[in-house]
Amino acid sequence: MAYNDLREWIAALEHAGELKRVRAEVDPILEITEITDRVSKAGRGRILPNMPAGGPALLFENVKGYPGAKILINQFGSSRRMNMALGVDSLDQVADRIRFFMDVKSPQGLLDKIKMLPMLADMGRFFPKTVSTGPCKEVIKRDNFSLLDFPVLQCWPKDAGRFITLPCVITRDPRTGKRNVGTYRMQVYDHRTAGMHWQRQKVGAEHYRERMRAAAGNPGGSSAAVDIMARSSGGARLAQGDRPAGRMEVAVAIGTEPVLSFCSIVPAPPEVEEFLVAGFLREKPVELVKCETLDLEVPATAEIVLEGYVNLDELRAEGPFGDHTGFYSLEDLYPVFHVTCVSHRKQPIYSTTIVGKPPMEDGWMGKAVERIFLPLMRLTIPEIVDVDLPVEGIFHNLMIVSIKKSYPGQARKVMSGIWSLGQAMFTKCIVVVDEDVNVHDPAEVVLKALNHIDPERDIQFVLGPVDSLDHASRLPDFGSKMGIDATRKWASEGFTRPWPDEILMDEKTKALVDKKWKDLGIE
Ligand SMILES: Cc1cc2nc3c(=O)[nH]c(=O)nc-3n(C[C@H](O)[C@H](O)[C@H](O)COP(=O)(O)O)c2cc1C
Ligand SMILES: [Mn+2]
Repeated sequence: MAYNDLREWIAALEHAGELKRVRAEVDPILEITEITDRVSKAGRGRILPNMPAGGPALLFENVKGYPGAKILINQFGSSRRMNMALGVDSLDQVADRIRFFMDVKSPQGLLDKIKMLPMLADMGRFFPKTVSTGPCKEVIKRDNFSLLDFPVLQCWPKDAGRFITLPCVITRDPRTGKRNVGTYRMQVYDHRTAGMHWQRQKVGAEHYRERMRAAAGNPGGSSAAVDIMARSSGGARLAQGDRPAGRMEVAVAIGTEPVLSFCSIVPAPPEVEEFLVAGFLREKPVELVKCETLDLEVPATAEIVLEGYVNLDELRAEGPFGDHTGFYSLEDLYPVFHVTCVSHRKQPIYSTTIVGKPPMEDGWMGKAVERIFLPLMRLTIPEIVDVDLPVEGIFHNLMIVSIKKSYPGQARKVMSGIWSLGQAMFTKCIVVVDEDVNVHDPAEVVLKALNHIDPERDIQFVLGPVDSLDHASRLPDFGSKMGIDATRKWASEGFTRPWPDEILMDEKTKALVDKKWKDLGIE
């Protein structure tokens, strides 16, 4: 079942007892963060001990300085809500659907072809559909608008200002015409400008570089000049005159139905439109409407749409911002988004999130990505059995992966595969274990992985791209990564000592004690 808009989703959350309306007055400056942070950490230590993990979604209905405004936060912040958003009882159902579609064999005869027809018809439902108008056009403002008409949060004390934290940023590849949707935070500078924090390995940043290459007369090319010109991280302070003039259109949708908001953070392959991914997950097309002032389309039912552009020859200091690493990401240079038109629903609901020390709302989204991407990872690395991204590892710092090992050195092959797989390239530490290890049980992983390694022999260092948020790497965006081969070592890998058996009680004794347990009077 797909939600048509944010409001249907909110109604479903409320119906399921997963939403709390907060009618007391709250300040969008810091206070909402403190409230939401406590709710996100419910059940940890002494924090809200009677609340289930992640707490409820929160709808703030009395926002200081914004009469009539509503703020939705923590909509994805529990395992149940993440499942509800995707319309499943378990994330494995999504993975199963992906596996089913990937399992297509070439039809052998007419009968096979006929059998495939329903599936092909099914696929037609995944493509986005452009409609003539939609609720996001209820109010259109080409003038007299301000980003501060919306209750944008200042999240943490040392943040550089107020940040839009859950936008769907829509851009178009100038070469292929394909669209991209990505969540990149936006620091509100003033009424009509905001930062555009697409990190340089992200698709929005690549579209921007493509524009720049075209403007510099080097379409499709890659060169050190483009590197310097397009640098949106790394602190190159170039005179504006050294960069080509021109602009790129950008549309931003805030408060979409939940699947598209989720797809906007999903590390989909760059050539796949997130609108299509969302259509697949919803089993219903995403409806789009044309922008008022841009050659771009936006979700028809979005609560708020910002239309505008970024100049190719303009960068501005962005940050600091309290980030999902648990630390402030430092100030750096990023493009500037200029708003030229705002449209919104009547009494728009402002949808947002906070990031900070885990666990937070984004941790649940990361778990969904982990489950959904497992079958896709197996396409190129078929020996992978299971994967875990511990929430404190903030997605890119730690990946634990179990494999079915069949030949010497295979754990290192798996590491290389992961480091070459889209945004998994950022993984700072990969721990590879044998298939008998439950990667979701940190106690078992620590016990077995650390028992099984000879560190000097089993640790692999590589150099490569690292996450822009890594504050420890030698250079911004570039540094080292580590893989730990914690699989059992084989003679063919040069390990000739005997390997000990794991301690396990025999079934007969266990059954005997089960039977006698009550009579023992211990419990
Ligand atoms: C709450 C939240 C905020 C995010 N903020 C940013 C950001 O400011 N910049 C960025 O590059 N990625 C950010 N991300 C991660 C991207 O959304 C993610 O890498 C996504 O896959 C990018 O889409 P793309 O592959 O189409 O570029 C954020 C993710 C979440 C969950
Ligand atoms: Mn993308």
